Amino acid sequence: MAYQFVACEVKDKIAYVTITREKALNALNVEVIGEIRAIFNDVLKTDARIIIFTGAGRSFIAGADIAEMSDLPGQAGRDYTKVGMDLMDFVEAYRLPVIAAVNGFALGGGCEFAMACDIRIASTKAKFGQPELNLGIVPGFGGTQRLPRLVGKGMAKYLIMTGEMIDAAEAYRIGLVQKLVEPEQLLEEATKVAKTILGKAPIAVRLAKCAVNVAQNTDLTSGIAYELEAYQTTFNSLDRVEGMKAFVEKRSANFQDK
Ligand code: CO8
Repeated sequence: MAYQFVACEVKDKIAYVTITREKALNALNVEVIGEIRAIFNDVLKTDARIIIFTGAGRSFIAGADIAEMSDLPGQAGRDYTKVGMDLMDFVEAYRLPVIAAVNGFALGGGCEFAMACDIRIASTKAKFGQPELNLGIVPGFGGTQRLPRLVGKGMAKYLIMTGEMIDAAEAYRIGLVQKLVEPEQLLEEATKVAKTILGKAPIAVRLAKCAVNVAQNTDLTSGIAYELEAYQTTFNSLDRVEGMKAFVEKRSANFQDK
């Protein structure tokens, strides 16, 4: 499928997906959202086992498309938001790990997209914020729910209620991003992290992603029960046998996703 607003290159089992709507600072309209979903589905047909997602130019994603939203009648807001919310849920539950390589503005829906990814690595030029209240709306792509889970209730309320745009160093300090690097090292660092994850047993990576997602949506007892089943599934795998054997034999494991 040909894409207008996204591009993908697969190299060494890593899919580099770039949003390319540069003239609108990669704002998400319905068409772009559709293309991101489609390209993520296309990645599953390749041999890629992880996605690095970034933005072209000086922005990661500057939010939902305000021009598109501004013309909508009130009742259409719910449907519009649902399209974005579904994308975030899709990314969070996606079969492969997704690393957000945040190169510039990650505002509103852009910050929400980054939060739906598994790991966030930011360039020192990145900027984060939930400026929706400036527009008379609340965050609508999951921000009120994912932000407190990542940075705590107080900081989430501060960021959402003030609409303050924070720099990458502050985002790193509050735990919104996991790594902070110079702009020219962003993809290099994301690739390094991706390669580290690629070195693990794929089934364990998938189940670890799932289990941590479950942790956010359930009570401790149910979460622990889920972990027990996930653990047992990995323990039954051939990759577990290989991983432990490799350790004992002092060599690297050769995982087969079995
Ligand atoms: N939507 C549409 N166009 C945008 C957006 C956006 N979110 N952000 C930037 N653009 C466009 C600008 O309109 C401009 O276009 P043009 O050149 O045609 O005038 C171009 O991108 C460049 O932008 P600026 O000239 O403004 O660049 P600056 O460097 O001066 O400023 C900023 C950069 C600070 C990022 C500024 O563009 C800005 O504040 N953008 C809006 C950020 C924002 O408020 N994002 C949140 C949007 S709301 C949201 O995401 C809610 C999700 C839930 C939706 C629920 C729906 C019901």
